[in-house]
Amino acid sequence: MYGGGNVFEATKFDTLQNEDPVKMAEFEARIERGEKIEPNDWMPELYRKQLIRMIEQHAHSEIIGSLPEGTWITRAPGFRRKLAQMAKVQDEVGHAQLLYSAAETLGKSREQMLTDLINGKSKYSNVFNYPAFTWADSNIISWLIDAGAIVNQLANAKGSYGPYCRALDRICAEEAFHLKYGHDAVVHMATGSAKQREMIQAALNRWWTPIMHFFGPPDKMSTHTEILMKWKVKMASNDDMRQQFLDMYVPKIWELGLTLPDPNLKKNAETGKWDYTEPDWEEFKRVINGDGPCNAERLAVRRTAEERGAWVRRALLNPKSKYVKPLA
Ligand code: BYC
Repeated sequence: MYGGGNVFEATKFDTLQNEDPVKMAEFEARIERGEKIEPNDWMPELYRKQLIRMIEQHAHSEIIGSLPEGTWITRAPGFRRKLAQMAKVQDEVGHAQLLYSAAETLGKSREQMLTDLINGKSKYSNVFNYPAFTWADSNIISWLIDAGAIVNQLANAKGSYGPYCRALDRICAEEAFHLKYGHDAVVHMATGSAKQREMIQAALNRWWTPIMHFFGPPDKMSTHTEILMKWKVKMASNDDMRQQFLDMYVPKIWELGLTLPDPNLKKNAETGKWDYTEPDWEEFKRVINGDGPCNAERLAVRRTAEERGAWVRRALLNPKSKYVKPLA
């Protein structure tokens, strides 16, 4: 059980029992038929709460996720890499905008979401609490974190909540470019000088555990999967997404002559699934609950951005401001 998950576990059954059974049956039948649920449609309170939790965490992951790669814009090798890195980071922030808008349709204000992020109340992806020491770390993020994100988002874009699915469709289109960009950058280093190969291998070793954690705890430890899959918010379980990622990317990593820091990693011919050493789930819990290598730094940067941007928001909201156009 992790952090805010307790709240949902404790209220899950009570909340559902309070719902109108006729409306509930119709809601579930619509989901079963593959219809999209839209903001003004009836929905059980738990569906609303779960979606806010998940979309909000996703949005936070995009803005916090732009920080480790963002610090590499000025140090990216060469003008073309700088331009591409800047465009990618800008896209990630744009994804946060789309996702905050999708979460707002469920009744939570953007201001409240950002306050909850800064105060450490809301989670965001574990991976962004690790440092990007070198340019190679940034490249591993661009390739493999984006790859993991695409596996997750392509599946969930076929889910039940209209605004989230439409945001994911748009995000996936942009992520496809990020994936190519990240792959190109990693191939460049893996086929470069001995020093470049050493750097990319070291970064891969550092990132392997966070990447394995990225898909969430094993299904048997997951708090929310059951209800989210029943309501087609999550379209595959954490373990299935992890398997899909391993299937698609381990061969590509090995193809580059790189190794992975898990001696047990292999495709099991009998089960057709990947065997691997369970990553340290205690580390995962610590990191997502605020005690990772960079949690404090990431939130401090975000807090400073909020404070420094406050005057812009005040100016825009000032009815006398020349930037505020009266409504027609
Ligand atoms: N990190 O019951 P579970 C990107 C939490 S950004 C942190 O399995 P669920 C990019 C979980 O929240 C893309 N926390 O949860 C951006 C829950 O805690 P609470 C990020 C995690 O929701 C910039 C508890 O553990 N993608 O790619 O069924 C630059 C129990 O877990 C994590 C998304 O956000 C984690 N990795 O499944 C570059 C995708 N995993 O809330 C790249 C949207 C689990 O009870 N989210 N937890 O306190 C999802 O698909 C699902 O929420 C998850 C987890 C699969 C992540």
